[in-house]
Amino acid sequence: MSDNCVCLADFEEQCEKILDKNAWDYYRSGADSEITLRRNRTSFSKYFLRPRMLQGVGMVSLKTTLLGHTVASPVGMAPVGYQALAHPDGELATARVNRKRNGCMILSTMSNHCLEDVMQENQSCESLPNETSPGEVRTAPLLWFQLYVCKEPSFTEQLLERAYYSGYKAVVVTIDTPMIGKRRDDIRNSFKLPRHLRIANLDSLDFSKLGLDKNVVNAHKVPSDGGSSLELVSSKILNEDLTWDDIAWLKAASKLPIILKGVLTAEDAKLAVKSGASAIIVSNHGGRQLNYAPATIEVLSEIVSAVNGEIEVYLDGGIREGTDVIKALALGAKAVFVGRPIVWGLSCEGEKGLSKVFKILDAELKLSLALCGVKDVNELNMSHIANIGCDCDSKLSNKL
Ligand code: HOC
Repeated sequence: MSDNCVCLADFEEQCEKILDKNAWDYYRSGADSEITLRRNRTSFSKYFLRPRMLQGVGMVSLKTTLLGHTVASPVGMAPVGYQALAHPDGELATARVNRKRNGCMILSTMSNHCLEDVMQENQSCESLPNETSPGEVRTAPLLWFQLYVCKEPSFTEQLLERAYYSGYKAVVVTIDTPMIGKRRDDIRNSFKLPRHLRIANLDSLDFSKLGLDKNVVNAHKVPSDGGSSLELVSSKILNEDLTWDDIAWLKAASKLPIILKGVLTAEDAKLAVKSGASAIIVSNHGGRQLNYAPATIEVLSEIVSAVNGEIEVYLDGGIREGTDVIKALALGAKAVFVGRPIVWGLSCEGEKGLSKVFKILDAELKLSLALCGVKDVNELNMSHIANIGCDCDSKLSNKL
């Protein structure tokens, strides 16, 4: 199924043929008229690379560190909910691929397999040759937990505790979703989970605390007036009144570092630093929340400047080929995360397809780095990028 795929776009094409409409539209769609969804992708073409020649690029290293942990690649796995819609193994297969490539995976609150089982897969599949020469730093798989802050604080506390005791290394708090964005296709399709799938992390929560029946967070049910089940579930779970003050509460409640996902402005980046976050993810939720939010690559520089090196900055949104990764890293991201390609890969024979997706991305990144004359991914900087027709060019000339 994935044998003829040579790039991520090939996987996307396969995936559309394999999945039913309910699942395909759920993963594919963005908010409203999908301007941001498209722009996440098209804006990468504004940036060109400035390759340097004769740099001796026989050995190229992708290794990097994320909050002090060494991983084999700066390309991580974004939190994608409901992965069992793409393949029954869902997040378990994703964790196995993460384990084998010594990468970083972020597990969604909305996973179909519970966070404890996913951690086990991340740790327990066969041990792999991670050979190092003397003095070389060993890489290890990293698993972070993505958190939706719940209306009921004790639910949030339980999820934080479970993540900590299971061995997750950070909590990624999504801050762009006080309520779910309007995804037209999901409404048209009355999107819901099939009967055999569940939102596994929420199973053990006691909804009677909210005066609710457990069935209110039933992802198999759609609103009585039609529409998507996600609207129903999110309206019962999500804390719509979350503010920056709550981040301080979260920081105190969590034994793990906090990463804020969904920052799109310099102002919020500065507040994130002030709030004690260890890192931020420049993200517009894959264009699924606010339509006309900016493309992430376009606001990255402003955000990197605002945090002034105080915390790590990552990016997601529209990363589909190796050169996209180079552009984001050259503009100051420490790492990037990819979302939809995870489900494209999973839909093609589960772990096998997904593993190929990340092999392709890593290989493209390595090749393009070599052709740029860069031996170590951590050496990327503004001198490697030119933004056609934007003031990025003037910043560059100041540096040279
Ligand atoms: C509690 C409901 O990330 C998506 C998901 C949204 C999950 C809503 C949370 O579909 O983009």
